[in-house]
Amino acid sequence: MNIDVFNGDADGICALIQYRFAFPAKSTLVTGVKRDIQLLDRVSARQGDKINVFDISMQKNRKALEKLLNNGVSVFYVDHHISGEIPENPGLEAIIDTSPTICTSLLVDKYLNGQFRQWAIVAAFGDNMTNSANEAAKTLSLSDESVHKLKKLGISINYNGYGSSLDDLHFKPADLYLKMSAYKSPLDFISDPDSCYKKLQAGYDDDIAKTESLKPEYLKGNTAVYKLPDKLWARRVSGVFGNMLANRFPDRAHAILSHHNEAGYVISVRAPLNNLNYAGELCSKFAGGGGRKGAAGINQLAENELDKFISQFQETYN
Ligand SMILES: [Mn+2]
Repeated sequence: MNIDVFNGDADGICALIQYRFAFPAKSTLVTGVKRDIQLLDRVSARQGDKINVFDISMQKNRKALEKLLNNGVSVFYVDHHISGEIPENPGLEAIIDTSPTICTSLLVDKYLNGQFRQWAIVAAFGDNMTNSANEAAKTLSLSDESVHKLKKLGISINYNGYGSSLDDLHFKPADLYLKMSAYKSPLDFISDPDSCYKKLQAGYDDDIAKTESLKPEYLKGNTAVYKLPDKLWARRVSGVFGNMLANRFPDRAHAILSHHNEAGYVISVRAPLNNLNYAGELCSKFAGGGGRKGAAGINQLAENELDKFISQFQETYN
């Protein structure tokens, strides 16, 4: 049995699209909202099964990974989040690179010698790695218009992954994967009037327009904290809103607080674009937190931890 485990954002989805174009096979899909990263806990597999894992932190999945490996399952693991120590097991093939200019889909692109690079470019834009995406686009001599289209797609797929639960999303990530993987080129997905691209883009446009009037709750030195209203659109837009602010104010660090649908807050942290550091470390200090040097988050911060978070955030970047 093949099991494909992937993050529900642009990077996770586009990594799997590339991989399955190269190695077509029937597989069971395991994914979730972008924040739902402890995905290996949900996998049950037996000796001889093959699992592919894309774009979820090995550190957060280590226990489940070791259990699967000890059961004789073989695992191909590609990721760019903090991994911790990589288990030594002949059943594991791991490609891990945590440098802030590379995403999982670019690692898959390298592994596949650039065969499906347009999808990797979509993912790099989705992860807000604009320079890396543009560099990869140069190698394909795409028109500026095509690159712009890939960028919009990446941002809107990434946007679709955010929410407290699958019900918050326009498209469940597994469905979006299946719909998009019908197209060899993302440009065909974009231009097909019958694809779900229009709906995806419209959702993004509506939600991002609502952020225009938002002002920071706290501004201190080169840090800004935004608190979003307790609305569905706000939960969906929190991550891409953070990226947008990071691009607009490249010297400033941003924390975006949105309300969790149960209690407390969902936090997105974006390091200053000109100093991609500490975001993952900062968030890892809180339960349910983690991420990368440049972009990280906390899945559910308790109300009474908010002040502590804000002061640590300000201290980290000032
Ligand atoms: Mn990623």
